[in-house]
Amino acid sequence: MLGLGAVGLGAAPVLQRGVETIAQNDPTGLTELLPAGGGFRYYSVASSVPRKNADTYQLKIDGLVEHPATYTLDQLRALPQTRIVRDVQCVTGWRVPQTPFEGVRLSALLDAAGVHPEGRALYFTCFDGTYSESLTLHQARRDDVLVALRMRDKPLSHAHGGPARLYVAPMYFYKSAKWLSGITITDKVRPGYWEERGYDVDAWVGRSNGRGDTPTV
Ligand SMILES: Nc1nc2c(c(=O)[nH]1)N[C@H]1C(S)=C(S)[C@@H](COP(=O)(O)O)O[C@H]1N2
Ligand SMILES: [Mo]
Repeated sequence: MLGLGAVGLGAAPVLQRGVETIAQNDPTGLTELLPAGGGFRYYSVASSVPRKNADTYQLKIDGLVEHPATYTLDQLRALPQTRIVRDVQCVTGWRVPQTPFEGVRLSALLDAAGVHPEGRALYFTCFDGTYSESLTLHQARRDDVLVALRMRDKPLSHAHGGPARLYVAPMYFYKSAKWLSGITITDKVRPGYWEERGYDVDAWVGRSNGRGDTPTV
């Protein structure tokens, strides 16, 4: 026990860099940090994540599409932006009320890519090198699914998955992959990181995974 505690404390200063947080033990094995303010908890299944900016960030769209594409941050910023204000809800129970996210509708990127008739699902990858997510094509085309560039009316911070993360407003927050770097159109759903570990692909808030959450109004 003492040994484990010492490891936790030893890791804390590194993890705290950039986010004012206190390291916490996490039964799921996640790196979970409680923020000093703001209500969010920092999650990353990768122990360190490279930083990307407008010069280095790229979002690649490929798979079953007519026009594979690579977007820079400036190209994403130049597209029409949509702002959505909803509660953020993690499947473990914490919630942050009425949080503005802003970015490009995923449907707009899909339209530009021209999804082949056999395209049925999306597989998302991240530049942390580890995390992944998935949506059906139908879910991905919803108006409340964004490639988010801003949160709380500021550029998305590194800790929150900047420069760009997926934002799936109607689903538990694990669907909102941080540090988004790839979108591959596939013929069927390929489960993401947490889904391979038992979480629902259809992660509608209040309707999946149980965990005693009460749905938001
Ligand atoms: N790349 C990546 N995205 C991720 C995760 C992660 O570990 N890695 N965790 C997910 C989970 S479980 C939650 S609750 C949210 C947390 O987002 P936050 O760190 O901005 O609060 O990110 C989701 N997206
Ligand atoms: Mo989560």
